[in-house]
Amino acid sequence: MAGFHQWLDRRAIFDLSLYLVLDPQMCGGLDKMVETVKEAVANGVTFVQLRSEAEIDKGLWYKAAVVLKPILKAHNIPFVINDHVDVALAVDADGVHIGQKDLPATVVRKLLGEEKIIGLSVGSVEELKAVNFTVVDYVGVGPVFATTTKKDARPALGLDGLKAIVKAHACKKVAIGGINASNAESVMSTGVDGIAVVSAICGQEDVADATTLLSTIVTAEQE
Ligand code: TZP
Ligand code: MG
Repeated sequence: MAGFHQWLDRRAIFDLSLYLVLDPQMCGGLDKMVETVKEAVANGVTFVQLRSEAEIDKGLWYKAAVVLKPILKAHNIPFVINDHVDVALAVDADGVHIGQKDLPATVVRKLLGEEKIIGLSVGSVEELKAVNFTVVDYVGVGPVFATTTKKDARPALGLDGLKAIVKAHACKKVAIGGINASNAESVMSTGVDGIAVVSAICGQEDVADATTLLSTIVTAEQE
């Protein structure tokens, strides 16, 4: 039984408080994305997802993931891949983040095995109530605010909409969509476990400063 508890622990213990969603284009290319990650993990990011808003060149994307993995491993930061289970398996990432239109979470769990982290995007109380938490480890809730980063984002929930989702079920939740240093405190005060950001870190002139500021805000709200 020791093995059983080991994987359960690994899937249960991760820190969503400052969740960086990496977008190669937003970072200014794959090389700049690697620089972004290095600065972000040195300044308080606790979780990283590789995503791409633009259509990906899967080969290049895979190569970028190969480069990112050891950087994140050295900082003990979970590294998950958006949507693409094959890329996650190929690089032995820590997990996958899926959306409502991706493979069902039960299927992703079968493909990934019991040790990997699975996150699922939800945008309503109904979607949250439909989540199978025997296979899903956390949910991403959003978009909280309007954002131009995700072209097919649904209408913003607003803080009240987010609060209603937070209250609906006790599970690990990270909020996403239009979150930055000016609204991070109000988002954290809804009771989410963390904030996920793309543009508030990727492409910022000073990634270290931007990350430090966000980290200070989420850390203060956790205390
Ligand atoms: N899912 C919901 S909103 C969003 C995603 C991936 C984009 C968030 O980007 P930003 O720049 O932090 O608003
Ligand atoms: Mg998706």
